[in-house]
Amino acid sequence: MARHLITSALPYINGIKHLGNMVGSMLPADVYARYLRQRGHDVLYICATDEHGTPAELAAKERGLPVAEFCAQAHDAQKAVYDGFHLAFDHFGRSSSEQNAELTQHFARKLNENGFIEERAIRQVYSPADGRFLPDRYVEGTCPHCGYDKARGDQCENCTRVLDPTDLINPRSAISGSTELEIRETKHLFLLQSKLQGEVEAWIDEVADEWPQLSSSIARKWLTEGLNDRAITRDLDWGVPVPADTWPELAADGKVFYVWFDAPIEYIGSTKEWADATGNDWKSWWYEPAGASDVRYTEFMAKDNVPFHSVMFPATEMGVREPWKKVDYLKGFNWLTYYGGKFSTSQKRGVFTDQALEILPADYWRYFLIANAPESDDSSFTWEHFTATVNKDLADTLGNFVNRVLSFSRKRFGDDVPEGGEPGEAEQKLGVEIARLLAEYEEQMEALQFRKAAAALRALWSAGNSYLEEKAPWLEIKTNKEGAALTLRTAMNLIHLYSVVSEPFIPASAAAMRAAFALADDTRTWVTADEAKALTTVPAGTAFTVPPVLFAKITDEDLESYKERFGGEPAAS
Ligand code: B3M
Ligand code: ZN
Repeated sequence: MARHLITSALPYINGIKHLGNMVGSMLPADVYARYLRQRGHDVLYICATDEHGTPAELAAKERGLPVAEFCAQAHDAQKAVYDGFHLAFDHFGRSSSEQNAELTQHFARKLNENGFIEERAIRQVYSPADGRFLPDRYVEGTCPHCGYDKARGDQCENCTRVLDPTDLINPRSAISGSTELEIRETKHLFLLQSKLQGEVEAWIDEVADEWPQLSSSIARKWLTEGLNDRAITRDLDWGVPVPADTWPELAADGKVFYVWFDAPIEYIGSTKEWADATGNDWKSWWYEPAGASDVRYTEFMAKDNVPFHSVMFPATEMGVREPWKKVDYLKGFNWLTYYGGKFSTSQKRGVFTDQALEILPADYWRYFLIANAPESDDSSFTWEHFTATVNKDLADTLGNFVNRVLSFSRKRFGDDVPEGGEPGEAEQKLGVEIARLLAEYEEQMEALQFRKAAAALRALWSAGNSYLEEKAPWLEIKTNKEGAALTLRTAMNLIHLYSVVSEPFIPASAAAMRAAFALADDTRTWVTADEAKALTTVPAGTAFTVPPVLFAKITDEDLESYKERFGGEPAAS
């Protein structure tokens, strides 16, 4: 049994996320965590809301709420949605927690002690009307490159050029609209990442070769461009305060740490929140001498978060000169697009996680999103593809198999699993195929190849249908009742096997399948190769029930209504 620490990128607090956000982080992490738990490993799956920084303050302002109150409400709203998707975190914390503040301040003090932090004076935009310095994103104006009049001081979202606030034409405060802006000198803490470049490169050379190409290439690209020293404090009201014991002047000035400095530390912070709430030990997961040296740490995120996780955060962990656990495997994902275009909150394009659960059960989404995960390339969500996949793989292949086997057996042999004769050649052949496909499924899951794992799971479901078509118990029963009983008992054992191995993907449906059998002892969490081959886990005489249809098909009318509601036009060329 191994110890596995799993984290997924922390969703920003502002607003309910769309499906694309979940498919590149929390959902695959959950599938992997469930699989490892079922294989008997000791797993800790940690996530949290990322609550500091510009997004939180702007969103709270829009709602006229104090930011702390907004974050508390928004955290609970997101958590309710993830519960609806059966995301089985061990803890879903909050980066605004006390635990994270303490750890972030500890990391900053140690970086300082080790000579990796320096105070520097920089010139920043100050707005007398707002009574504050404006972080780059808080300054708006006209882009000097493309003329876009809502360009932000850090980047023009129209032509994507990286900007400096002083580049903007007619700059104004994004908070009050005031154009009375001044450039003032202000002091910030800089993390001297450049001094850690060599250590980070040596570490990447050690660990990144086993990562997916997407992750290792991004890490190496950032290192090639050079690790720059970067400001890790901001003039914001909401964030982890700079500790007065180390930086009294900056603390008095109300400086807080930059959101990306404290957010990755929240992985540890959330683990401490979990330990404080449950009485478990947190350090054995994160502090090498306390036991973390035998932990395998896997991170899940979308590609834009790879730089921070593969270079900046490890640099911070190295700079504190304390043995904190660094990531062993970084699973980065490309984008899920919506008809080839970006999901967009503002343009209301795409399906958001709360809406998805309103219209269909979580398992439909879990299966489709993971079976089409944007692993080696972007993948596109279209209602047509979603409908076809759900109707074929879930409704026809799996759901229909379960329903017709159990219904036909109940009708012809009653409410107990029928006996039937000794397994023949067809059963032997089936058992070998099921064991082979199970091994393939396990191999792909161990390799974190989610699309391939989904394909192997689908093949397991299809093998049951092929067996049923070949044996055709509805015909067999006319001439060989014993044979039909054997076929049905074998098929029922397949249903039970499906209920165990499908759980990481479709937990609710797997539970419904499993509950159909009144097995005395059903505590197994996985299926051995021998059990897969024998298909005798569910003995004759076991009472069973026929669950309601597992997956209602999506009709053409449904499809049209979804496209109508969510927009279904291909992206503008
Ligand atoms: N909150 C997610 C994003 O960039 C960001 C991840 C933080 S993980 C420490 O959308
Ligand atoms: Zn521009």
